[in-house]
Amino acid sequence: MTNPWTDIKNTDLVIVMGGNAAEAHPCGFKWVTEAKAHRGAKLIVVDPRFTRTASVSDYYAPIRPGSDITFLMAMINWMIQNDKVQWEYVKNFTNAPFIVKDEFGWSDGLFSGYDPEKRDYDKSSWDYVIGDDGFAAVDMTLQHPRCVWNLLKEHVSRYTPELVEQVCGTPKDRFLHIAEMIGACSAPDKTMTSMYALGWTQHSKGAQNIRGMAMLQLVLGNIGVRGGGMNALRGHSNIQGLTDIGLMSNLIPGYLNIPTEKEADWATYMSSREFKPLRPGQTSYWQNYPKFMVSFMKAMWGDAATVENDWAYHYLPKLDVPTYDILRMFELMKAGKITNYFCQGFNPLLAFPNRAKLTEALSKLKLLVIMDPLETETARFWENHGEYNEVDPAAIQTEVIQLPTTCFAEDDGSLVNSGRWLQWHWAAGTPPGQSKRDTWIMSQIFQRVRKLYQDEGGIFPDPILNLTWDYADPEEPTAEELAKEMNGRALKDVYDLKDTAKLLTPAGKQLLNFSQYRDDGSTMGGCWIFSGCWNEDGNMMARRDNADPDDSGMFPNWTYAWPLNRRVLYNRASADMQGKPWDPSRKLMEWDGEKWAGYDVPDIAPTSKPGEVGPFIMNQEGTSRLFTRGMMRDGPFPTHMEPFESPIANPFNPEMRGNPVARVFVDDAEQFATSEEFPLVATSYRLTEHFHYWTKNNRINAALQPEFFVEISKELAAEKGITKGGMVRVWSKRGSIKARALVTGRIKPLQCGDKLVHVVGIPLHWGFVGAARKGFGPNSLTPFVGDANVETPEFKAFLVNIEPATGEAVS
Ligand SMILES: Nc1nc2c(c(=O)[nH]1)N[C@H]1C(S)=C(S)[C@@H](COP(=O)(O)OP(=O)(O)OC[C@H]3O[C@@H](n4cnc5c(=O)[nH]c(N)nc54)[C@H](O)[C@@H]3O)O[C@H]1N2
Ligand SMILES: Nc1nc2c(c(=O)[nH]1)N[C@H]1C(S)=C(S)[C@@H](COP(=O)(O)OP(=O)(O)OC[C@H]3O[C@@H](n4cnc5c(=O)[nH]c(N)nc54)[C@H](O)[C@@H]3O)O[C@H]1N2
Ligand SMILES: [Mo]
Repeated sequence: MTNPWTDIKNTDLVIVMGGNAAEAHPCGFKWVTEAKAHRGAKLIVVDPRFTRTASVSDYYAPIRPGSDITFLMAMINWMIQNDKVQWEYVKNFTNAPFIVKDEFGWSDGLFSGYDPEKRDYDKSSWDYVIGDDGFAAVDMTLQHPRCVWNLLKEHVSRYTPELVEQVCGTPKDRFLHIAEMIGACSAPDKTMTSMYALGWTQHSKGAQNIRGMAMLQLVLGNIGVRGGGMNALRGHSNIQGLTDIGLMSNLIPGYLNIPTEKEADWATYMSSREFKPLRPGQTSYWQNYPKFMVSFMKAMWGDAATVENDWAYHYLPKLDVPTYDILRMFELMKAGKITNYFCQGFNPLLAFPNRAKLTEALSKLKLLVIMDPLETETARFWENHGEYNEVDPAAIQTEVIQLPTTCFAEDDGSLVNSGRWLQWHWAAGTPPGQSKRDTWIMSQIFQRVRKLYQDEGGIFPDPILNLTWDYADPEEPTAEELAKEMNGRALKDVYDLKDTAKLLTPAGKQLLNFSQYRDDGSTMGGCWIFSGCWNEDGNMMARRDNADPDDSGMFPNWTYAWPLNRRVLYNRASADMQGKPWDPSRKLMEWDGEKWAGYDVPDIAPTSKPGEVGPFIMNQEGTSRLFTRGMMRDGPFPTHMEPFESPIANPFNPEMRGNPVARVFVDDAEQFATSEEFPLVATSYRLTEHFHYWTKNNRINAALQPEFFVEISKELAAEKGITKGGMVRVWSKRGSIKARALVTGRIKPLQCGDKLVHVVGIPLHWGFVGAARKGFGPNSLTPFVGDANVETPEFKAFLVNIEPATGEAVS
C-alpha cells in the first residue's frame, strides 16, 4: 500500500475492484466504514460477483473476469474527454511532458518490437528522446505530439463506453455512472482510494491491471495524498515482509536484485543499477544502491567481503533465467531436473494450478521435506484422492519427511502489514509436541551443511564457510538478533558524509537508519528499507503509542513503517508547486518557508525547496510514470489482453491468445481449451469463514463452511437442469471436481456484445486433510500459466463446463 490502512478513513471515495475486502480483509475494511462515517465517503465495487463488499457499497457494477484493462483505459479516456484531470499534478508530478522516441508505436494489440519467436519484446523503442546533455527532452506545455500525454490520449481513445460493454459485459450506464463518481475526485480537494488484491493480480497480465488503476490515480492527482493511493491488500499476515526481505528467487532484501549470468563482475552489475537522474537536479535515490548492497554483503559475509574481492560478489548466485518462480520450479521437478524439495509453510498441491501436473512433478522427486505446523495435502500428495487424474501410490518413490514447526502465535518477531508497518509480536503460547521454530530447523540444517563442507570440502565451500553466524546461541538466532541485523550496525566509526569530522555512530552501535549506510565496508545491514526499526533507541516496532495528531490517520508512534517511519509514500505530492497542501483540511506535508513539515516524514530532503526536487525520488525522472520505459515486459501502457482461456476474441487482434509475453511453458501449449468445448468462465475466491487450507482443521470453521460448493446463476442452473444444493461436476481441459451447487442471484450472466457469458465461482478452501468434508478446489482445473512480469498464476479466469452429478464431492 502507498498509504496505511488507517488513512482510508480520510477518503471521499473508495473503489474496491479486483478484491473483496469485506470478506478477505474484514478487519482492515473497518476503515472504509470509518470513511463513510467520518466524511460521508462513497464505496464503489466492480466484481464479477455481487460480493459481501458489494452488499455494503453505494454502487456496484459487474465485470467479466480478466477484462479490467479495458474498463480502466476507458475510465482514463473518459477523464481526458471530460476534462476531469488534475492538471497541475499531471504536468509537474508525472512524466506526461516527456517526449518519446518516434519508433515507439502500437498496432493490432501489440507494441513496437514484438518478436513472436521469442514471445518477447525488444523494448528499445519504449524510451524517451535523450538530449545531448544526457537528460530526457520534455515539453511542459504538453503540445508536442510525441509527449507521453498525447501518446496516452491516443492510446486510450480506443477504449469507449461501448467497448467496455462489449468486452467487460459491464452495462454502459453503470460504467458512466462510476465515471461521474470517480471524475469528481480530479478536484485537488477530493480524493479516491483504490483497494485491490487478487482479482487483479491473478491474471496473465495482472501487473498491467494494477498499472491501469495507478495511471488513473495519477491523472486524478490521487497519489501521495491523504485518502488516496494504490492500496494492495496483502494476503498472509507477513506476505508484505516476504517480498521486503527478498524471498523471491530474483531478489535480495530491500528490492535489490540477484545478479544475472551476464553480470560477471561487480562493476557490470552496478553499472545498470546506479540510476542517474533523467532531469536536472533530480534526486534518483537508487544512486545509493552501492551503499545498500555493500552493507548487505557485509551482513552476509563480514570480513570475507572486502573491497579487493568486490565484496565477495562471486559468492552470489547468478541467474541464468529471469526468475526461478514457483511455476518454473514445478516445471523443473516434472522434468526430473530438481530432485529434492524443501517445502516450508506452503501447500502447493492445493494452492498452485493444475493439480494433475503438480502431482506428476512431486512424484518425480527423491526427497520432499515439509516444514509445517499442520499436516498438509502436499505432504500426502501420493494418496489416491479425487475422481480424476488418479495416481498409483505404489508407483511413487518420493520420500516425504515432515518437520513439525511452530506457528506465528508461538514465536516472537515482526510482521509487516499491507501498510508497510513492521509490528512486533510476542509469543502467546508454547510450541506443542515435538514442534520446533523455523529458525531452529534452518539453523540446524545450516550447521550440518557447513560441517559437511568443513569435513569434506566441496566445489565452492567459501560462501557457506564464511557466512556470518555470530549469534549468542549458534543453535538458534533469536528474533531480536535477526531484527538488529536487518537494521544494521556500524563496523567502524561512521562519519557524516559532508561534515567529515562529525561522528554519527561509533563502531559497534546500531545505525540510526539507512541514511548511515556506507559503501566503503564500514557498515553492515541486512535489509536497508527496514533500517531504523531497531536502532540505539531500541525496538521501534514494539512501540504502541496510539496518539494521532490532528486526527490525520498517520499514528506516527505506533510501531515502525518502512521506509524511515514514513506513512504515506510520495507524500511531497500532497502539496502543490508552492508547497501548499492541495486540501488544507487534509494537510499531510507543507513547506513552512524553510522546510517540509506536517504529519508525516517527508520523502524528499526536508530542506529542498518546492519546485526543486520531484516527489517521486525512486524514479530517475523525479516524476511518476504514465508511460514506463523498460520496467514492464508487456508494454509501456496497459493494452487489453484476454485471459489464456476466454469466450471472447481480443477485439484488437482476434488471433492473439492471452498475454503474448506471459509465462507459458512449451509443454503446456496443449493445455488451453476453446470456448466451443468449455463455454463457461470460472473464477476462484475465498470466504471469511476460512483461511486457505488451515482452518479446515478447526471444527468451528469447518462447521461454519463445511462443504465445497460452486456458485452459479439461476439462469445457468435452469439451462443445465441444476438444482439448488444438488451435486454438480465441473471440469476443465485439465481436471474435474464435484461440488454442491449454490444457485444464486449474486452472479448474473453478462452480455458481452452478442455473446452471453456465464460465470462460475469456485471457493478454494477444501482438501482431503482436516475436519471439513473432502473436496477439491479450483486448482484441479486451473491452467499452468503466469503473469508476464511477476509469474502469478492465472487463477481468476479460465474455462470450464458444468453438469448435474450424483454422489459426494470426492468419490
Ligand atoms: N478469511 C480469509 N481472509 C483472507 C484469506 C483467506 O483465505 N480467508 N486469504 C488472504 C490472502 S493470502 C489473500 S492473497 C487475500 C486475497 O484477497 P482478495 O483478492 O480480496 O480475495 P479473493 O476472494 O481471492 O478475490 C477477490 C475478488 O476478486 C474477484 N474477481 C475475480 N476475477 C476478477 C476480475 O477479473 N476482475 C475483478 N475486478 N474482480 C475479479 C472475485 O470475484 C472475488 O470477489 O485475502 C487474504 N484474506
Ligand atoms: N485457484 C486459486 N488458487 C490460489 C488462490 C486463488 O485465489 N485461487 N490464491 C493463492 C494465494 S494468494 C495464496 S497466498 C495461496 C495460499 O496457499 P498456501 O500459502 O500454500 O496456503 P496456506 O494454507 O495459507 O499456508 C501454507 C502452510 O503454511 C503453514 N504455516 C503457518 N504458519 C507457519 C509457520 O510459522 N511456519 C511454517 N513452516 N509453516 C507455517 C500452514 O500450516 C499451511 O499448511 O493460494 C494460492 N492459490
Ligand atoms: Mo495470498
